[in-house]
Amino acid sequence: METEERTYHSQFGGNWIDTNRFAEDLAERIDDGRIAPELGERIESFVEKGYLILRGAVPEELLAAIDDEVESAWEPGSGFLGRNPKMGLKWAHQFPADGRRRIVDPIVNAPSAQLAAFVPEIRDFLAAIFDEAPMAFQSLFFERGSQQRIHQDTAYVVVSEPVRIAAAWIALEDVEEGNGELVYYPGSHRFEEFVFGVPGDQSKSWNQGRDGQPMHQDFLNGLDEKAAARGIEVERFLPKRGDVLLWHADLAHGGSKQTNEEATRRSIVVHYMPLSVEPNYIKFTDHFKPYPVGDGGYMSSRHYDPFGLDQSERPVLPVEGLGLDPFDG
Ligand SMILES: O=C(O)CCC(=O)C(=O)O
Repeated sequence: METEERTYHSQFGGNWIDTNRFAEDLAERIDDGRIAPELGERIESFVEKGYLILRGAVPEELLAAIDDEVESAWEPGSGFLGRNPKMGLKWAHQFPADGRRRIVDPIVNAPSAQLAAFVPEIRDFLAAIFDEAPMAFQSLFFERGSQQRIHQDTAYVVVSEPVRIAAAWIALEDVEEGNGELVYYPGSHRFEEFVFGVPGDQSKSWNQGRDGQPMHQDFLNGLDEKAAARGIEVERFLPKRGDVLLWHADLAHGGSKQTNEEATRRSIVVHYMPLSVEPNYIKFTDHFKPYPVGDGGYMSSRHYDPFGLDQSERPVLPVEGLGLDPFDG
């Protein structure tokens, strides 16, 4: 019997869930016991919609510990790095507490956030769709919503196999409409693909120097247009504390406008890839090495070397070259 060749939805490849043979490959994995039926249903839903919601996936003990860890991040000497749109990357304590500061790679210095990124429901799901151990390679803590326009991460988050990434949005508090909630177009991970670049030099990611703003705008406008053409409306993620939304590399998502000025929207976003994939930052850092987390997970960071100090000694300080003195500022 002839077997149909596997083709990926994207010309840049993907995970096994991203081919035309997904349904039969899933059935085979359930039949031979590699994937439990309940997990199979979750994967099926993720492949159909581009996201999966895990209610109450992070237990309250971890959430309470994360609250304390994040609070400590704003103290001089904490070792946490921060970022805001105006000041770029600096020590977390150097940013004004105006709600726009973010913590960069919080999972390195926040042990409970590290564990939250790999609670069994998240770890098992990612291991199943990657067919490999998952590695968290980039994370951010948000105090308030990003209000970022709807986009696909593959345009900005660059790894050696562009579609083999996934992300988790971990709610640290209940979110109501108007609080800058996460929004997304369900099914948009299967929109016709936007390819950046020029013939002979094309990529899934946007290269500002090569492509400029006009192509970037075409990409963003195209997502809204494709959704409108298909009659797809945005959905809003209005989680309770501890809920998690996992999204596909190509799910079009963003942060909605914050209409309630007072509201915080504390969350952690973690980007993952399979252990065999390499982040782009490997090209301009020399400390890249997967650090084992919990049971079957890994992490790495552009800014920190988690092996630099034993994880029991905190803070783990950023790698040299950033020129930051932890007590400065
Ligand atoms: O949480 C948000 O407001 C959006 C996050 C996001 O788009 C991202 O991290 O890629």
